[in-house]
Amino acid sequence: MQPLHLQLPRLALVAGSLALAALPLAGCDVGSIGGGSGDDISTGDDDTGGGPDASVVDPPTPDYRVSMTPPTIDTQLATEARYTITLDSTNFTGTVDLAATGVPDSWTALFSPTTVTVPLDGQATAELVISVPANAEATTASIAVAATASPGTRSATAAMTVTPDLTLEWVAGTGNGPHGFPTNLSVRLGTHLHIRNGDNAAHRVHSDGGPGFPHQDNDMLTGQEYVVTPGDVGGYRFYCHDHGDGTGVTNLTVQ
Ligand SMILES: [Cu+2]
Repeated sequence: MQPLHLQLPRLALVAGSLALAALPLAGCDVGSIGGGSGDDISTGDDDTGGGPDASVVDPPTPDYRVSMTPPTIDTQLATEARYTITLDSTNFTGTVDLAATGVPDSWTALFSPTTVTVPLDGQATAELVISVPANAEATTASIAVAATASPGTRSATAAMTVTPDLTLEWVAGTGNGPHGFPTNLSVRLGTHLHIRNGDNAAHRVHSDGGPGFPHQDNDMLTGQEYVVTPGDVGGYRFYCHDHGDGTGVTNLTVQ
């Protein structure tokens, strides 16, 4: 198959010139010229006088490759990361099963779909979604995707870094309505909590207190954030000072 494929550009050129020259010839179309034996119109530079079958070789061994993008994702707690898994076939078609290793126990990995059908000499993709809960481990992981199919197992890796940061945002339009933060929130000791004002209205963080989590002194304008790092395990309680505990209280547990 491979030598024939390599000749295609030349065939197309020759066929094109013949098509111009052959305009007066009824019934002489490009397809019939191109479909003939390569020897008929070959320039001969890769055929040193062999018979008509000299260019015929066995097809390549069925195989496939797997790749993973992007190579690196940097994110924080309570987020999802998405990788695209791409499978490229060489003379292979069939199903490929996907599995991930290297994912920390406190993160979850989900393929969509888990089994991919790869077309002959074509390409198929799947998505790998890594979910990182608020109370997950913040670390750097080397995530490997193992693809298993009849030609064997192929693998690809990518890096993922989760920093010990968690962002809660009062979104645009919050005003004096429900402020939308979780009622209960658990994080690990050492987490930096970013409370961000994405609203046009001013907001301020009320804290009942606790090490590393003081009440905020001033209102925050749009785009500002208040960063606290609770200094000990235990319970904390906060809500919006400007709009009151009726707009939503968060009970924070630091473990
Ligand atoms: Cu508020």
